[in-house]
Order: sequence, then C-alpha cells, then structure tokens
Amino acid sequence: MFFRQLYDLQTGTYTYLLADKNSREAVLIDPVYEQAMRDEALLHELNLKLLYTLETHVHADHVTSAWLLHKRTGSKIAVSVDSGAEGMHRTLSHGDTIRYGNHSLFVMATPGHTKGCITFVLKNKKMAFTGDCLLIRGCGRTDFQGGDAAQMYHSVHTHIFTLPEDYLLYPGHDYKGLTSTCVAEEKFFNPRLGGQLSEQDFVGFMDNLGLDHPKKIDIAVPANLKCGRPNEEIINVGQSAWAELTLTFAGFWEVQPHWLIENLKFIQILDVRESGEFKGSLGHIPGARQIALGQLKNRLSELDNQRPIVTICRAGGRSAQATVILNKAGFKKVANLAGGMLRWRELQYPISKIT
Ligand SMILES: N[C@@H](CCC(=O)N[C@@H](CS)C(=O)NCC(=O)O)C(=O)O
Ligand SMILES: [Fe+2]
Repeated sequence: MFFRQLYDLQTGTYTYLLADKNSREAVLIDPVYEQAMRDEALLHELNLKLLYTLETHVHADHVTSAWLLHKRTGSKIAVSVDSGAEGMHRTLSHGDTIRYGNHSLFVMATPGHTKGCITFVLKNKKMAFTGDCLLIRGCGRTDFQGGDAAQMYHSVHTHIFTLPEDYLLYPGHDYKGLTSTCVAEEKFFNPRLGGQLSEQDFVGFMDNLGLDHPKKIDIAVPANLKCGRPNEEIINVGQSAWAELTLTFAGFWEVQPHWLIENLKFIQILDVRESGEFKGSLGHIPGARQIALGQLKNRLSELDNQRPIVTICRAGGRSAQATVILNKAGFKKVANLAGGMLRWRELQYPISKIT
C-alpha cells in the first residue's frame, strides 16, 4: 500500500493519499481546494489513478477540492449521507466500504463535530482517519453545524476507542505539528475524552471552549455543501494561457522540451549555468542568454519582464531555483525546462556551440 500524509499550512488541515501499488488506484481523504495542483502533481508523478475524493465532513475552515479534482481527473466525490451536501457521486453510510485496488476503507458514522461526520477505517493496515471527531490529545469543536458534545462522546467511546489499541489514528487537523496517535494513547491521555472522564465532564468542557468562529466559515460551509463547486464554472482551471505548464510536486512550474521547441521564438531562454558550462560540450539552446544562478539577483534588469521566460541548466535543478528568484522579483510568466540540457540533448534538439 501507498500512504502519504499531506498538510495545508494555512488551515492546519491534513489530506491523506492512499493507493494500491499494483492497480495504481488511489483515494484522497479531505483534499483542500488551494492544494489541488499539488495533489494532482503527486498523483501524476506516482502514476496513480484517483478513484474517489472522500470527505470526513462538511468543513467549516477550508473549501474541499473534491469538485475541482473531479473536473481535472474524473475522480468521483463521496460524502456522508447525513452531511446535507449535494452534487456528490456517492453517499456514504455507516458500514459502507470504499475499495481501491486490494484495499477497503470501512465507514463509521462518528457524529458530534458535525451531524454528518464519518471516520474511515483501513483494517488491513490498522489505521483510522478520524476527521475532526478525535484530534490528537483533543477533539473537534461541537458548537455549530449540528455539533453535539454528548453525541461526540458517544461516537468516540463506541466507535473509536473500541478499535484495537494499536490502531494508528490520523486526524483531520493539527494546529501544533503533531501528526498521528494511536487508540491506546488517546484512551489514556486525551485530556477531554480519555482516562476516567465522563460524558458530563466532556460536555462541561466543550460548552466552555469559547473559540472564535473559523475565519473562512461563511465561504467554506456553503461551498462544501456543494462539494466545493464554485458559483461560476471555472474554465481551464489552473491552466495558464502562455504555455503548456505542469506543476511538479516540489512546487515548480515546468514546460516540456517538445513545447519549447515549437515556441522558441516567443520565449526568453535563460540559461543559469556557469559561462564555462554554457560554452562547453553540452552546448546551449540557440538564442539563450547566460546568467549564472549566483548572479541572477543582481542582473534581473537584463531580462524583459513582459516576455515569458523559460529557465534552463544542466539537469533542471538550478533552473528550478531560478524560477523562484524570478517569481519573487515580480516576473509572472516563468517556467523551468523539464530535464534541462541533458534531456534536450537526448531528444537531439538543436544546439549552438561557442568554440
Ligand atoms: N482559527 C481557525 C479555527 C479552526 C477551527 O475552528 N477548527 C475546527 C475544525 S473545522 C475545530 O474543531 N477546532 C478545534 C480547536 O481549535 O480546538 C480558523 O479560523 O480556521
Ligand atoms: Fe471541521
């Protein structure tokens, strides 16, 4: 099995990628709208087919990318039957299973944070994804969206604390940098729900949390009730007009050599190798301007900030860093050439050589 825990720094949200190594089928739990390009890049790089996006609940603090990923990858949207959401392809109820390759996620209804909260259990790997029901040494708030502290106490004690004690638990959020826990740890050490704490203790605790509402609640809840579908249909989401761009999981925009060769005349080619390399045996792309990476910050005025720039180096590493420098300096249309001069030469595309 393939497993990745992904994080959205803005909202402290975890997204989980689970995939079957043989069939390449994958699911994403709780994907975040702003991270759709990142998640798509990862799926692409790992050659995975996204079958489903799965929501643990209707989120109040961020918008899901379920709709966006459906549009871009054809993935299906699955949401709890009790969520109140519309526009999904599949509703999930207690006892359902979601299959990807040889693996099955088992659905447990764990209401309390919201009315429609669910937990996904991956029995063969002893893992559970608890959304905002049980957090690490904490739990989700219960003061809106049909939240109910007594119900949450019941959900945790009946469904999560009864899982085998060595099951690893992965929450929907963490605001302190913790990543996972296990059933035994939370049973003993959860300061709200563990040890000898009773339902009455818990309800008293939750009634006095006094948290501010999430900053994005007025945008997030209506959007998530439509599975993240925006009001205006977005055409060509994430595609830029100036090039066939792809975003790598590392966060760099790239163009492929075959695109560059067809568009050479529109593009400024910036070669960030040292001048000895530029003049060396690998040669360089005809018309390229050479500014070594270490000098780039001081020589930005030599570049035209109206024309798109493609950066290049030997293998594509230094030139990726050059795109960061250019973006920071306000250049908008910038991309790295995937694979650098090495790939360009492999493809036997034209070069110039200075002797
Ligand atoms: N400050 C955050 C608040 C986020 C928040 O309220 N998160 C919910 C989960 S959707 C929660 O249950 N938080 C529990 C806590 O903060 O103790 C924001 O504005 O987004
Ligand atoms: Fe939540």
